Amino acid sequence: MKIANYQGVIERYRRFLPVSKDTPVVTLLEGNTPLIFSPKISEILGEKFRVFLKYEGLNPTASFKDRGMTVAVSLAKEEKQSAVICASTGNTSASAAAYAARAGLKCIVLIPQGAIALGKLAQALMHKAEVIAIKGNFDDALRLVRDISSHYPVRLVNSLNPHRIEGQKTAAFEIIDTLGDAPTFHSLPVGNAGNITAYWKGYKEYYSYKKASHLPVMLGFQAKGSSPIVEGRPFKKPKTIATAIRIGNPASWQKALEAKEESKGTIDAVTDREIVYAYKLLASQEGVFVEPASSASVAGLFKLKKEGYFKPFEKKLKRIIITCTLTGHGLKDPQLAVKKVKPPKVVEPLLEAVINKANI
Ligand code: AN7
Repeated sequence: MKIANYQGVIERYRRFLPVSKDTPVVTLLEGNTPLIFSPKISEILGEKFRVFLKYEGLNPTASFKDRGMTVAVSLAKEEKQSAVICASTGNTSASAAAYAARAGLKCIVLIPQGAIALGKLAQALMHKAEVIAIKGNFDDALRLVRDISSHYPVRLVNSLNPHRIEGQKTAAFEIIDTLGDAPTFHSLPVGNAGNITAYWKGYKEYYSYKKASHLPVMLGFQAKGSSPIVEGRPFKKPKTIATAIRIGNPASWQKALEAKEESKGTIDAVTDREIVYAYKLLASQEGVFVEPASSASVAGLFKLKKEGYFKPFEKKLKRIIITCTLTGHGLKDPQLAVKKVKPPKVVEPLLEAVINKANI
């Protein structure tokens, strides 16, 4: 039997992670996701640009959360915890449920009722988590799980758990390992702000080990109706079509600001219309299907281009390398997808009718 040599992010980046030889590694072989060149987006931004898509939808539960969850669940197991708990807009719950199932731990997830994408709900239920829908939003759910985990014997696996950030920083390592250096810019969506925190930590660490000659400028994007960091105030009733980032009071708010300030980057907002435009463009012109929250990272690049943000860099640099995290797979939210495109054409089962409708 041929034994696969890729063993997940803990084995690949063990020396950068808070694990020991005694840690029982709980893995579904997450990470090692492709960095796909995007000719279309590069062309839209301009001649000097090379845009690469870090397609995190190809993780085992179809989002970037698996990188953090392998570390958080492995350490929960090592520390003899019997249950994990999280609040979630969907992807964290899917990932926690899968890794807990694998580890033989109980998993409890709190979700905002009626506000998570169908695929994510199916995952949490199939992996046999205890799924509790709150008549409130994500921020209410997060407040509850923070409270519960500090009073009951359950381990919190939201990104407030530093082990999650440790695992997620490996995406920045992979990018540097693939490109041979850090990109000029790194763009990603921002919800609870754990991921921007993790990438910035990963880039800084690899830079300190001289694996990169410079640090990237970080570009984070929130949805306009849920943009507390951009506006500088919590949103009581966050709104956006991108349910994954419908978060009004991000836990890692301060860390996101640090990433922005230290990297001399920006955190900006994109409208739902801009998000849907990028969502459809990625699928129809690059063949990459992502969930709406993920496309905020591309929508943001288009917005900054229009505003002339890149002009000074274009003057100064020969090449501008942008990496863009596409955080989750499009199949997570099939209901929204079919709402945003034309339905299939229906015809009688006759050759002529098919030829006619197919525009051959
Ligand atoms: C596809 O699952 O917060 O800024 O509870 O699912 O690290 O929160 C998901 C967040 C971006 C934002 N893209 O990342 C959850 C949750 C997708 C996401 C984000 C999320 P963070």
